[in-house]
Amino acid sequence: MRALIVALLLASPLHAQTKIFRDDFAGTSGPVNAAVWQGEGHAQGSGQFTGAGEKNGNGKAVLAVTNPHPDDAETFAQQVMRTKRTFLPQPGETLIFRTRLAMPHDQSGLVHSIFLYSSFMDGSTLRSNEIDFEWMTNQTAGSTKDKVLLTTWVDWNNNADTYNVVGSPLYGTHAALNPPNRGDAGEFAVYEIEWSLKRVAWYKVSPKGKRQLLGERKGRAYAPQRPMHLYFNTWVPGPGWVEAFDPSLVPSVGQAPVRWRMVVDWVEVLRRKDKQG
Ligand SMILES: [Ca+2]
Ligand SMILES: [Ca+2]
Repeated sequence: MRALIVALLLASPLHAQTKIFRDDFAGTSGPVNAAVWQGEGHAQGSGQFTGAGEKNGNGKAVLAVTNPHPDDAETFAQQVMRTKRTFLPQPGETLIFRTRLAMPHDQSGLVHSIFLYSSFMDGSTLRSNEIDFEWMTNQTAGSTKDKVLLTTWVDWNNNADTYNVVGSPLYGTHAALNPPNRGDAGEFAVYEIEWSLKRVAWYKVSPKGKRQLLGERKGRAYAPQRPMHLYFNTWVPGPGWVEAFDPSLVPSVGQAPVRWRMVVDWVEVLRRKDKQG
């Protein structure tokens, strides 16, 4: 299948990188490859997830918030897609999640994300792991000084909702950084997450090809140790997320639907041997 190219690259042993996943979203317009991706259908924030992303016939996947929801004018339609497979770095290696995307609109009150996520039951406690790139359009729409939110969650206790904790046996870890995005999030750019069992880091590749470190967390307390799915989503947060919420963004009942898009050109995952295991 052209849409999914899985290549094994044999290079020199030092810093050898192996490509273990790639999707170019090539081919005719329609659903993304259902053998690779799946959507979700549930409420989140002020909207309703309705289906996965769609290929636009021009080599890109598009995820959008639609206002109002075509089937329910009282809410927003929003989209999420996640890989069916999971990823987990082995000891002594780093996984690199690399994608080229843009959020070409100026609507505040939305969130666009690339993230890794999974949850599990710890007795009666729901715990989750997550590594996020999140663009709150309150920090990017109409701005030339865009910011990005970089968060890790490690065995985080969903029953207790406690934030800004590190390595707590009870609460787990939630740790966020909110640095400059180093450029307009509306322009296409390559973003990377590096994940090993000891470190998480976020990069942006400049238009000239230079890797720029946006944020870094060192130590196992910041690094998920469990397999996670790779996700893209776009959605409308509710008032509980003060920084991301825009009270003026409400479903436009009776209006022609408007779509705000996140456009993904490609995504790939590489495995790299670290210098020390
Ligand atoms: Ca901007
Ligand atoms: Ca493409």
